[in-house]
Amino acid sequence: MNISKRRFTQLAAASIGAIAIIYACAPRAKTSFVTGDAASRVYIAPGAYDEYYAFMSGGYSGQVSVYGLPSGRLLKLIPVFSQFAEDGYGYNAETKPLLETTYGFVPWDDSHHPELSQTDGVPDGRWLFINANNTPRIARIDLTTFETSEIIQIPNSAGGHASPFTTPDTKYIVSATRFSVPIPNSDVPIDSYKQNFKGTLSFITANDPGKMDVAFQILMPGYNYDLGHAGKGPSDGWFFFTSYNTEQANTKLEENASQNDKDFVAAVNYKRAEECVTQGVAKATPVEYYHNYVDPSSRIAKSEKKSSVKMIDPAQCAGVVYYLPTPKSPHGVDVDPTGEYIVAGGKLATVIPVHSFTKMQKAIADKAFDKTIDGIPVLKYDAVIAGEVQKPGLGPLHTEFDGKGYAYTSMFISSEVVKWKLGTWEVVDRMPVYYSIGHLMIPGGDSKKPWGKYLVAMNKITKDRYLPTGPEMAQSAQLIDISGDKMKMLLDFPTIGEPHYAQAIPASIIKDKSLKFHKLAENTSPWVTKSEAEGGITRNGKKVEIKMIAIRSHFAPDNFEGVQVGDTVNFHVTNIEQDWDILHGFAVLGANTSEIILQPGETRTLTWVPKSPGVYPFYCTDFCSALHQEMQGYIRVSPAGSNVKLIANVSPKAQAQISGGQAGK
Ligand code: K7E
Ligand code: CUA
Repeated sequence: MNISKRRFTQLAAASIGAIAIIYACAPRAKTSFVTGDAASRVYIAPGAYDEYYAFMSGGYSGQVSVYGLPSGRLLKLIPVFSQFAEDGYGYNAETKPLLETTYGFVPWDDSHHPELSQTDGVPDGRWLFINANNTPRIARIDLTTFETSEIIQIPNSAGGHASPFTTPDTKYIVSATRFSVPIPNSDVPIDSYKQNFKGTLSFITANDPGKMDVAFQILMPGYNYDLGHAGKGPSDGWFFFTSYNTEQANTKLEENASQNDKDFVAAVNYKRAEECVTQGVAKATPVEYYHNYVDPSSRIAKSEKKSSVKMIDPAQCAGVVYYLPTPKSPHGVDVDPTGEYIVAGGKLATVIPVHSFTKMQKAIADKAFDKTIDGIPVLKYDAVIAGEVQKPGLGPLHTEFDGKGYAYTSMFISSEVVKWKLGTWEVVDRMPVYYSIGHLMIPGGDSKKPWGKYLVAMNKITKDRYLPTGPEMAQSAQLIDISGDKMKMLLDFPTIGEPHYAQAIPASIIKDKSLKFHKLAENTSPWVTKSEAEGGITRNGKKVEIKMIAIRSHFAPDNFEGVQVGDTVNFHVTNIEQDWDILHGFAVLGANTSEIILQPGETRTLTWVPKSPGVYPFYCTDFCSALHQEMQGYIRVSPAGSNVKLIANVSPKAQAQISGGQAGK
């Protein structure tokens, strides 16, 4: 959701009727929709695997959480846009560059939409992308490691919400600015909104890991751009974005942006945009943004600053964008598996409008235009609408598809999932959800080939569903069986942060590609230590570099002397294990940062600035072996200017291997 829950509810109530308030949050009979065999349908016996991986956005936690379906078991948290003390992501030297932006180091964000890469319109399990809403960015998560491997900042944008939806071939993922701003951003009066504020739609190349870039941007009227989805099949080559605030209000949007009966879906012909780029119509526009990516062999992230994007003005590139009038302040826009129907979720609309791609093409050919806005023709509503779902419920937001001819739409205000038939537009089933649903998700449900067995409802308000945990309750997901004619409620499970959206994929597509460890022989970190004999301590001015290994059940070297107050000490620790799931950790007394967690075969760096003389222990933080509690060492800190010699304590065996015989060379 883009609007606070309460205000949204009030607004909708004002627009649609007071009944909305009652629907939104009133607890109902809680178990009446659960069928008798629900428990066995979601039970995964100890040691058995779930059928699907579900990737849920962490919302304002900035992360992604990975669940198994149908069990609802939490498998992993993947840190993306926020620092994560549990493994040192965004704290250690290797990963910090991922969070660099033109605003400096940004260690938090609000993520909304996980999106799996696709091949021929079907999720392929290579990568998961996710957007940052606040400081617009897109991250790539590699699904062999379940780690963030790349983050690109989106320039000329101020709210990366309609993102990072993919084209069927993952050539592009997109980002549209939710907030219009002056472009380039500049110091102007806010009430000059109508003259000075613009939107942008960005197309980012995505198929080449480590090489994401902004291919081009399209300069749009100053509306709010909300969500998007690519065409597929016949509509392949097009992208659809919702917009609201076509009133161009800059204050009290709750009221002032809810005036127009219809806002727009922007239909973008991105093949046409490519032509305009090739023909030199796109203007090279100076603007700075960061591209950060992890080098796979050193596992060290690098930042590069870019300085220009290609900007397309639709008035100069005829046929690149058309507006489809759409009631009323639309939120979601979803394209059915055949690629013919474009379904918009009008938050305040009393119907669910469905546009026809075939009719849209005809309307364009016939020039069935109402008017033109900044070079963008507005097509006639009647010329593009395929149908409207009547009386669907209150507050339609998002729609997914089961691949069997049905669509499922979330109803925020009336707290329900509504199933309806494509083509006849009749509602065939309803399922109450608890409470105030945002997105819903069917594995592959926005693709050409949905796996239409389960649906997950992601609800904003939990209230009485779980044991009370004070004023703030976890948000809640609900698993619904959609394999039959009627939906069946199977399971509630709490989520991490606010999972606006999620995607899921059969486990079989991913699980066998999972990496088990990093090959030590291929570790190219400049700070790698492959054996105890390579470890040691060196001084470079006030910087002290320590290289050490971690292996069951010791660090080596494990005692260090010669450090002085005023030094900055970098502990470069390499886990030399070559075995699946054997981790070590490292923490030192008084460190002003998180621990580091070391995957097998990798090198991580913890930076420590001792403040006073003494002897400080360090230890392994991950219970790795029977002698884990023995996995420790000491570092001695002397006053500045002391003549204590730099010493790293190594075993006689390692000592013998060290040429020249001096530890800590
Ligand atoms: Cu509807 Cu950000 Cu996709 Cu939340 S958004 S619900
Ligand atoms: Cu290594 Cu505990």
